[in-house]
Amino acid sequence: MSEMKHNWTKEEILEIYNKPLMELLYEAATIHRVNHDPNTVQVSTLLSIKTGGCSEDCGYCPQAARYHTNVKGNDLMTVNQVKAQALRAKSSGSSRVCMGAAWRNVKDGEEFDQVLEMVRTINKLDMEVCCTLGMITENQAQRLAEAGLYAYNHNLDSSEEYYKEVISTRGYQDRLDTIDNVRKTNVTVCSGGIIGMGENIEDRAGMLVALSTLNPQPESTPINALVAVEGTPLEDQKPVSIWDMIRMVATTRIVLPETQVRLSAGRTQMSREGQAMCFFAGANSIFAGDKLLTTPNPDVNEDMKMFELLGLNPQKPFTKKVQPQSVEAADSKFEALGEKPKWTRPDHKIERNEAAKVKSKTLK
Ligand code: SAM
Ligand code: DTB
Ligand code: SF4
Repeated sequence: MSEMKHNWTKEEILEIYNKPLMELLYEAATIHRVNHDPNTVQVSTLLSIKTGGCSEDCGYCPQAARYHTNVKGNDLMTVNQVKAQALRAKSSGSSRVCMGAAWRNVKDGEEFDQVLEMVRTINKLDMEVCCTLGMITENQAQRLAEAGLYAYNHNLDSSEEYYKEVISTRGYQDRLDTIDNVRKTNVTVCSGGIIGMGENIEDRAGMLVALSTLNPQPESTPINALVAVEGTPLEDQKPVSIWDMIRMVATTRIVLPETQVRLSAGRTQMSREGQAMCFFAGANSIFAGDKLLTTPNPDVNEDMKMFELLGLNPQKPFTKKVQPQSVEAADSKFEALGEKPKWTRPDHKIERNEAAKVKSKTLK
């Protein structure tokens, strides 16, 4: 195992990111091989269990209620619907199901109890279960852990500085607080971000400083390329270049040597050659299935053909960590405390978010 460094600075990370590409690739691939099997890629399937109508103003997100996008909102799925989707994902080679809800934060009550039952159900199918439900308290994280949750996804998305240009309804520290709450349990942390939102390279490095100085570092880090959705404040962003994606993946691999680095949103825009370079540079996970949460993703058969072509094998579930045991609701040690996660309201306005909101009102 390589030595773990927890004090990366922005300058050090920028120096890595800006290396001549061949040197960057060689360094990242070398670190990758020391810590991971380079021919194994973990495959996750996303499931939007509750779509649209979210009260936050994340500038990239088609599910924010205040923007006018083509997303059709849905109430929380039933446990049986989720089970059927998880079985489909399992039969197509996924080892993990990641359930996403368009919530600002988790509220105790019937809906959260239903999510806990979904976690138990998927864990009993011997698949890794991940949730991304917005902000959670320590008690909610404990209840998810007890139900058998394997990972919780909560992205930092960008640098602390650029975060303020994208989201006005919560602060960076709120994200860090939820990650901290997850860390107090045995659930693994999945946290990463998005490139292509108009941020500069310093911001990308800043996000990697924030992730790499977490101790322990996240077990998994998704790197998303922005999917610019019509109606969102970021609708006009130009697609991120594949070279930026490769550099970002390679740099992430170097500063997070043991983390599973996931090629996430934006793969429909990437060629097989481009993705192959990302795998070489240290990406070792993907989201599979023809849909992310609300936007398209490559066809699963095409992905399996790509795996065959590149000699990649899907990772078996629970390779990195033993399967958690699910405690039934009736045997739970924890009671719902009815508390809300504490969050800040930074109280600043983002011009392009305001403009998208106004435009949405005129269209509705
Ligand atoms: N509501 C929860 C939250 O914000 O944490 C969970 C769902 S949210 C959709 C999960 C993540 O998806 C976001 O943090 C962001 O990184 C990513 N995401 C959302 N919209 C995206 C887009 N248009 N392009 C790329 N990534 C996106
Ligand atoms: C992550 O980092 N990316 C995934 C998952 N975690 C939840 C979500 C991508 C969403 C892309 C936009 C959409 O499909 O709505
Ligand atoms: Fe809501 Fe999450 Fe979308 Fe932000 S990213 S608007 S919190 S669903």
